Amino acid sequence: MYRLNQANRVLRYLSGRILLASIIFSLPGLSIGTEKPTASAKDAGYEKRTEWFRQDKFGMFIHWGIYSVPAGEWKNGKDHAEWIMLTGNIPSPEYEKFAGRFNPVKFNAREWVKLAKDAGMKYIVITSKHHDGFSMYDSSLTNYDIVEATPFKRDPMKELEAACKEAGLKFCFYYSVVDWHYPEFPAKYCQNGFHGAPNPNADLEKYVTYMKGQVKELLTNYGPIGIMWFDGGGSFSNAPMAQLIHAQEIIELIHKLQPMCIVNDRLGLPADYGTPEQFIPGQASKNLFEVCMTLNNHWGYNKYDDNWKSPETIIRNLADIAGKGGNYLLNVGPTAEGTIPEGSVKTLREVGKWMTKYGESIYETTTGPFRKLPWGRCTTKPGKLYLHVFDWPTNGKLTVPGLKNKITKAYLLDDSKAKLHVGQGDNSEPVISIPQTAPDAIDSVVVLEIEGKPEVEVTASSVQQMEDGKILLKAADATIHGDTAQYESGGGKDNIGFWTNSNDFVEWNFKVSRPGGFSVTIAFACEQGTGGSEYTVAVAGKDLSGKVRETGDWTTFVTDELGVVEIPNAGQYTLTVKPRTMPGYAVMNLKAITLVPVRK
Ligand code: FHN
Repeated sequence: MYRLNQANRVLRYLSGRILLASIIFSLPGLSIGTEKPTASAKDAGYEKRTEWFRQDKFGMFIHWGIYSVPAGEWKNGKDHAEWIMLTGNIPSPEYEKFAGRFNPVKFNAREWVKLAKDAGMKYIVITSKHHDGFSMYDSSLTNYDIVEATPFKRDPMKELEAACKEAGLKFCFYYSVVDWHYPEFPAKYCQNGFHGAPNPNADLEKYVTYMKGQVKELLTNYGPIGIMWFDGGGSFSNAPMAQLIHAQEIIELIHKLQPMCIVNDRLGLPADYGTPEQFIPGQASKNLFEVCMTLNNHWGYNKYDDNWKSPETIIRNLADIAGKGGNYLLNVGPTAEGTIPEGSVKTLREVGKWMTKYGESIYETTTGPFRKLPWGRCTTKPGKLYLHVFDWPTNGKLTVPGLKNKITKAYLLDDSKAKLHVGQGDNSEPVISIPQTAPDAIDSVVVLEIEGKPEVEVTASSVQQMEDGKILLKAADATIHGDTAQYESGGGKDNIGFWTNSNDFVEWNFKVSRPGGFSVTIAFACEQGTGGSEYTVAVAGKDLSGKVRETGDWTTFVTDELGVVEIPNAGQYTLTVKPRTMPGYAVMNLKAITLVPVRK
C-alpha cells in the first residue's frame, strides 16, 4: 500500500509534467505497473518531429461540441461551458438530447482557418472528443458522433483538415482520455466520480481498446496530424493513469501510424512537450512547452462570457512566451451554429495586424539571454536579438542591461527599418538611441545584430540589495541547475518545484552595496511524508546547513532561520542551495531565501 501511496504522491507532485514516468520508474524500489518506461521524449525522432512546432510558436485551440447548444446555461446557473454535463449534473439520456439540437449550419471551415491564419497562427488543435464523450468526427466505433447523432450529418473535421491543408496550417486533434458517457469508462476514474450513466461493471480495459481504436481512426482518416493533444482534465486523481490506460502503448501506436505526430504531456508519460494551462511560466524552460489559454473565461462557448482578453494582453503574452522558448495555443469556443464569437474575432484580427508586421520576431525564435528586462522581453535567432519593448523609454535611450556582445547593427523592425545609434552606458552596457514615440503602442521591436552567441553579464541578472538592507532571493530570480527542478507559478505557487533529483541545485547572484552581518532565512513547503532532505546553503565562503521539515502540503510555506553570515565587503556574490540527502521523492518547494541585516 505504501508503494501505491508513494506513487500517488509522486503523481500528484508531478501531475501532468513531462518527466513523470521517468521519475517514477527511477524511484528506488517503486514499481507501479506493467508499463515499461516510455521511450524518452528525446528519442531519435524527437528533434525532427518537433521542428515545425519549435518554429511555428502560435496556434489556435478550438473547443467545439454539443455542449455549445446550452451555451453555458443550465438549471443551476449560467457559468457552464464544456463541463456542463458534470457541472450541471446531467445524466447521459438527458445530455444526449443536445446532439439532436446541434446543427451548425453556419459552419465554414475555410472561414475558421482564415481567421487563424490571419491572426498569425500556424496550427489548429480541435476537440475530436471532449470529456462528454461525444465524437465530433465520423467514428466507426460509435453512433454517438456528429454524423450519426445530429441533423448536421457532416464531418467537420474532414472539412477543417482540407481547409488547413489548403492554407498551409498544421491540423491537430485534442482527445479526452476521460469519458463521462462511454459505458465502459469507470465512474471512479472520472472527475468527482461523475459519469452520465455509471456502470458498476465498467471495464477500463474495454474503454482503452475503444480509445485506441478512435486514436487509430483520427490518425488514419484525416491526413497528417501535427499533434495528438491528450487531456485528462483532472481525472484519474490518486490513480496511476499512465499505467491504467497503457499510455506507452498509445504513444507507440501514434508513432507507428504517424511517426511525425507529436504528443503532449497529458497521458502521464514523458512526452514531446509540456502544457502549462492559463498561466505563463516564470522563466525559460529547458523543455519545450506550450501555454494554452482561453480568450475569455471559458474553453467551450458561454453566451454570457464577453470578458475578452485585449490584443495587448495576447501580443505581450506571445512575446513573453516565445522569449521563454514556448508556444502559445490560444482558444476559441464556437457556437452551436458554427460561428466563432465576435469578441474572439475582434481580438484575433488585431493580433494579426501586429503579427503581419512583427511576426519575424516570434516565428523560429527561441529563448532570449536575459533573466528579466525592465522594459519588455527578448526573443532570439542566430546573430539577432529582438527586443520587445512594451514600455517605451521617453528619454530616447533604450538600455540593454549586461549585454556583452558586439552590436554590428541596430534598427526598428517597423516599416521604416530605421537604423539606430548604439552607445554605451555608465557600466558600459549598450544604450540604443530611439525615437521619442514608440513605433507600436503595444510592443515595439528593436533588432540588434550581434557577433557570436548572446552573452549577458551575470550582474545583469543580479538581485539588488533593498533599501532596508535586506537581500530577497526569490524563486523566479534563481538559476536552476539540473533536469528536474523547475520554477512554477500560478495556482498559489511561486516557487521552485518538481525537485526530484538531489543532484539538482539552485543559485542566485546578488549585489551587496551595504556589507555586514546577515541572518539567512529560507521559505519552503513540503508535503507530509516527504520531508527530511538535508541541504547546504553556501554564501560568502560560509556553509549553512538545513533540514526540510514537513509543512503539510506543497503550498503551505514556512520560514526557517539557518544562521548568520558575515559579508565584509560590497560587491557581487553567489548563494547556492544544494541538497545533501533526499529520503523522499522530492527535496522541497523552495520559495525564497532572505538575507536580513543583523544589527551589531
Ligand atoms: O478539463 C479540461 C478543460 O475542459 C479544457 O479542455 C482544458 C484545456 O487545456 N483542459 C482540461 C482542464 O485542464
